[in-house]
Amino acid sequence: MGLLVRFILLLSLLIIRISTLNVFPEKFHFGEKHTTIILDCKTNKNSVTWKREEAQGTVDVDSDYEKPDGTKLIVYDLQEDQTGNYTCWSDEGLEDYIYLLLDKSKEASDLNLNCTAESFSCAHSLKCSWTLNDYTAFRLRNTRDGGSWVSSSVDGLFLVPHTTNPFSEESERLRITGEAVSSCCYIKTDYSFYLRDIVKPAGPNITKCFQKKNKEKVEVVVTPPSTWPQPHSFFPLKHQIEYEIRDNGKFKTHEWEGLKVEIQGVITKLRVRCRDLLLLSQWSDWTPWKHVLDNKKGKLSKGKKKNTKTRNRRKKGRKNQQ
Ligand SMILES: *[C@@H]1O[C@H](CO)[C@@H](O)[C@H](O)[C@H]1NC(C)=O
Ligand SMILES: *[C@@H]1O[C@H](CO)[C@@H](O)[C@H](O)[C@H]1NC(C)=O
Ligand SMILES: CC(=O)N[C@H]1CO[C@H](CO)[C@@H](O)[C@@H]1O
Repeated sequence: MGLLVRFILLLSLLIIRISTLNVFPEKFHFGEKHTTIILDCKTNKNSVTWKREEAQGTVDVDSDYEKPDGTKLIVYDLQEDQTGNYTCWSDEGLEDYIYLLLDKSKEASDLNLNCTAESFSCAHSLKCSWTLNDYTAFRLRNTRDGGSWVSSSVDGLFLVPHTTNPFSEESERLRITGEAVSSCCYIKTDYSFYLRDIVKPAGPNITKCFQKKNKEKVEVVVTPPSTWPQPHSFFPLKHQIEYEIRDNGKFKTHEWEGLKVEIQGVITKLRVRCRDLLLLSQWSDWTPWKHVLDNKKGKLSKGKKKNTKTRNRRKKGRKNQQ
């Protein structure tokens, strides 16, 4: 007996899950509360009967508030309990269906739709996030560029393509349109911005970082994130470094333009982030901490010394070649 009850419980849970909309209905219609809605059955018959799917099963629809009229159904004074999947039937069977939703766009506040771009280049999509309590399916569309609907990927991010030209002044704002549905309701929102205002570069790469031989100086060289547009002279970056001073364990920051910097002092560890220099974009995330030197007295071991020497020699060689 207990097993049977559990089975029934599981089954009803399953049915409840099915009745929530986890994807957008193929055909849907929405209207605001208290409005009159006309649903149209696509059929070559002259009249049809209408039904609505509810949690308890399918019900016939024909009342003061839902009046069939030929192949149409007129829904008066729309309320939440009138939402759902409507089907129309002829004597030959199912003719058409349409999901009716209550439009709550005007009631919604704090829509929490955000986008960032790693680059000015349209080779990379915008990364958008959007969450909304009680809604179960979401999609976004780049309305400015006539893009198609995009659903979120596994990590909840929407990758929205755009066609902005990175080399010319951006004249028109991007407009991202979002739609969300639940089993009863519908929300639509627009979010518009200039690409230049949402750029957040990916983290730079620390390619060189060593304590200079016999000197209290650290040389750091970074390379721009691989997603950053080229030529880099046209899209210069500003960098910020945060580092820990070995003597007192204090942290300091320094900002510079270009890819190379020299920091005074004996440094234990450092990290770097970047932003667009000309437009002062958002900062990238920090790189992971990078350890400069591990030995306690702040002196380089023999092996490392040699390494530094050859590196310096190589550098000089390259300089002389230029
Ligand atoms: C609505 O009903 C039609 C016909 O039974 C069905 O094909 C469709 O998947 C249903 N839609 C939803 C969202 O339940
Ligand atoms: C950083 O640069 C190194 C050396 O050029 C490369 O091997 C590594 O893949 C780069 N890492 C990232 C995250 O770009
Ligand atoms: C996920 C995320 O970044 N959400 C932010 C979107 O923007 C609003 C308003 O600026 C913030 O409050 C959210 O935290």
